[in-house]
Amino acid sequence: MGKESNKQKLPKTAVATENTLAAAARRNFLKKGVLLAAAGSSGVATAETLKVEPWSKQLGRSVVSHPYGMPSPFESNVVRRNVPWLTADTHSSISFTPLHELKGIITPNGLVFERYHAGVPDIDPTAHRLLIHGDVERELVLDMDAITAFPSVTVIRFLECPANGGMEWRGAQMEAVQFTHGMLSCCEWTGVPLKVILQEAGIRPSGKWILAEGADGAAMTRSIPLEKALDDALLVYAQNGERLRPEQGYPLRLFNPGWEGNTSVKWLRRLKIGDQPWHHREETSKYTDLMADGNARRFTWVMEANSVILSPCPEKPWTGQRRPLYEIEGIAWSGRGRIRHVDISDDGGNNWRRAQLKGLHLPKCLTRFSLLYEWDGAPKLLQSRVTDETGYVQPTLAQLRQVRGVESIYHKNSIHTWGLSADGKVRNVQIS
Ligand SMILES: Nc1nc2c(c(=O)[nH]1)N[C@H]1C(S)=C(S)[C@@H](COP(=O)(O)O)O[C@H]1N2
Ligand SMILES: [Mo]
Repeated sequence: MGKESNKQKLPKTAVATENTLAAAARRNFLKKGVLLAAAGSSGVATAETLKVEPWSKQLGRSVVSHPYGMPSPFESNVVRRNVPWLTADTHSSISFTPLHELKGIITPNGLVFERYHAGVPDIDPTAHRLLIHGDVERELVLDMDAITAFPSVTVIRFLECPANGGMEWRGAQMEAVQFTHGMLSCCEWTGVPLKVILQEAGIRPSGKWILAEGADGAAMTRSIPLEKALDDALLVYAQNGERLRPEQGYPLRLFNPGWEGNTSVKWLRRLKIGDQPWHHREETSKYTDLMADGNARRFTWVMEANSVILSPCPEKPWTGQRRPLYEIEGIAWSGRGRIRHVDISDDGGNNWRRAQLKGLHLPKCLTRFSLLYEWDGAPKLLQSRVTDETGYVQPTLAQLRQVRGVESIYHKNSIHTWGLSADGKVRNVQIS
């Protein structure tokens, strides 16, 4: 309190002085840089180098200067990014999550990757309705009040587009983990189990499939088997504590944990129950995996176990640190359940060391792994390999290509290799 009142007594004229101070501080920063360099490897400031900065001597911003809070302006590089050449326009397009900038397992709402087929609609929730019809006893038309009145559940689950890594089937192409793995997010989702709403409608014995349709311009539809609907599918309306972002399907989205992101239909307006899957316009060209023999895999819903190292990575090299001990850190996930363990190799897959799992360890959820690593400064081929609770082991690129060829776009979950060079920089190298 004493400190607070001191600040409030700061005279207005102090500002000019502060500006002068700021200029001095900038000059000081250069000196400090020299000092730090001279201090050698530790990178720790000494008492003399810690200056009282201008922001410690003046009033800060008032409450509600940002009624909805924003990150520090110094974090302005922590943003979603797109790859302009990847799609013909930015409406039917994709942006990527900056995985390398995140800690823990939750993707902040403003950084969740975006995938749209016709842009983001701005839906008035009071005008939004969900129709449930087809092979049901009672046709239902629910508004958002009716949906949020049901008892809710909350889970933390990842969501991944099956095209994640799809640019890398034929070899390394993207020099950034944001682009090799960033069609991936992990949020706390709140909503109503789909089975609760289906019980309300009463599924007829003939009902085996559900058509889910979005209210966006693409009116995107997917066919979902009833088993998934009765298992863990949710109708979600909240994400990390607040209502869904428009980008993620505001005001209502279907969410199928562990399954291809495209089945989690956003801006959900219709569920039709029928006896067989529908023929989707996209199905012939998309959401099937073209194999080497010309056949295509269909209904490959589950996102199989995958992992990637985030520190180091191309955007987070080990330059300028010169520590004897480094932390290799990354994330693993599996659409089939929990992570059993993650192994790390620094020699391209010949030798493996068990990593530690950090923090929450939930099914169908990002899981952090970490290995304390004494780097001798020589070039390395760093890899992570996940095993999930079903015993499924993340395949090598060679193993995956053997089964799937290189024609597919989807489900590339092979072991990823980062080439660490002696200067600490990291390149994307795809070894098989
Ligand atoms: N209505 C509708 N739902 C949709 C899409 C869409 O274009 N329209 N894209 C799908 C695809 S391909 C993916 S990968 C996920 C992406 O979810 P996100 O944008 O919340 O990350 O939403 C799915 N749901
Ligand atoms: Mo997707």
